[in-house]
Amino acid sequence: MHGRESAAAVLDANRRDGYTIPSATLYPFQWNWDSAFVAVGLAHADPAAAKREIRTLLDARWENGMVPQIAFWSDAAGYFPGPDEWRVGTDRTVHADVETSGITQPPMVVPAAAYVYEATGDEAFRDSVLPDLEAYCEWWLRERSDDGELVWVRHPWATGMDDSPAWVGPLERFDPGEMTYTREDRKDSELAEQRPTDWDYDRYVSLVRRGRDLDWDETRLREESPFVVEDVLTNALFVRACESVAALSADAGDETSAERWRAQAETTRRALSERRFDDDLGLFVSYDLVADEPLPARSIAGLLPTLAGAPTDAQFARMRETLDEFLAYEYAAPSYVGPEMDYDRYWRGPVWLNTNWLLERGLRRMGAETEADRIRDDSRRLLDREGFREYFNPETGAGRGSDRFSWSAALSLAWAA
Ligand code: 9WN
Repeated sequence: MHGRESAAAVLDANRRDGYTIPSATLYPFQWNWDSAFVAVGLAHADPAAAKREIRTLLDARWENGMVPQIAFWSDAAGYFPGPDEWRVGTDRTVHADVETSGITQPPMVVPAAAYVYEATGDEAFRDSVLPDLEAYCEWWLRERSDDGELVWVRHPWATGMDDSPAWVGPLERFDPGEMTYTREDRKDSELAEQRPTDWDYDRYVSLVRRGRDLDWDETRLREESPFVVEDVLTNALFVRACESVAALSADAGDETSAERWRAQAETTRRALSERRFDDDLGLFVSYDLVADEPLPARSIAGLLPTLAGAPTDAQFARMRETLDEFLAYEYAAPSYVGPEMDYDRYWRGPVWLNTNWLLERGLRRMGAETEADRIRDDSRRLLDREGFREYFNPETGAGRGSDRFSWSAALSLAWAA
């Protein structure tokens, strides 16, 4: 029994002061795109909590516009790396004095805020969040784009799909040296088998230390970071973010701004279609800006430019063949399909409900209703079977990672609506 009441109970238990932690056992702070999915799930069920979730996240926005991956609103223990490792300080934020991490996550908060506004029609909420959402989109373009078309990230954690096989190439190309630190995320042996490996973690932590050594200076990091990647999922959500700012601006009567963000959405959408489609693999692929080469991988991220309406008809016809490979499992859709697939390890195969929710939406945008229904139905089956687990084995359906995981509970509410 994992109905509405138990979903609401999980979210209540995970709620802190104005925000919801992803999981009491693994992630005790506010995470960026987790809060966005929580707000989507609460938009109808508890609109006041949905609005507050977004407002609190935006309260951690930096002066330069970045909305950080983690906001450390409390001094909870149990997660590495915490504020002492990031050393960002509290001077960078505009609305509140709060420690944050030094990277961002895919800009899901922007479409999530638009979704909450559509559900509530609350103009005061719209007017409160729109300047922060627009500043965030400006930041992506100013600090994270070489060409004004596609945007890049400089940490695997910023992609939300941390140990995706797509990142192995760029991570292999640098040596983190001797790394000393203590992981907090492998509390039992089952989790240790499912979480990213130490090889990955050495590189994640090394990238954090390089960032802080350069005092999070974007210009120098662009020049010196060994990991600078145009991630297709981030770019797909950036298109949705621009479309959302355009819609909110138009609604607020600011046609000049609306026109500008509509045009930006079109520019990024076209760049994805013209430059990031891999016809051999039949999906979109990310790009390594350091090595100047594509990162071919059958990651679910490569199907998500559908969200942005990016594929041409011919590209989508080719993608349907690839999609069949993701639908060939008992429970669709695995996060990755390919030689290194691991049904139980994090973003290397398990089904995650947030990417399923995005894929369902992308497929509907492309008119693929039958496939979209399949993704929704499999997600509901997993929730019924295993409850609000963090991720799931695509063949057996077994729940993996944390339980009482917030975005799984929240999205179950969205799927029940
Ligand atoms: C690092 C919180 C986050 C999600 C990410 C997921 C995982 C963190 C970690 O948990 O990443 O951000 O420590 O593994 O990969 O998508 O936002 O749920």
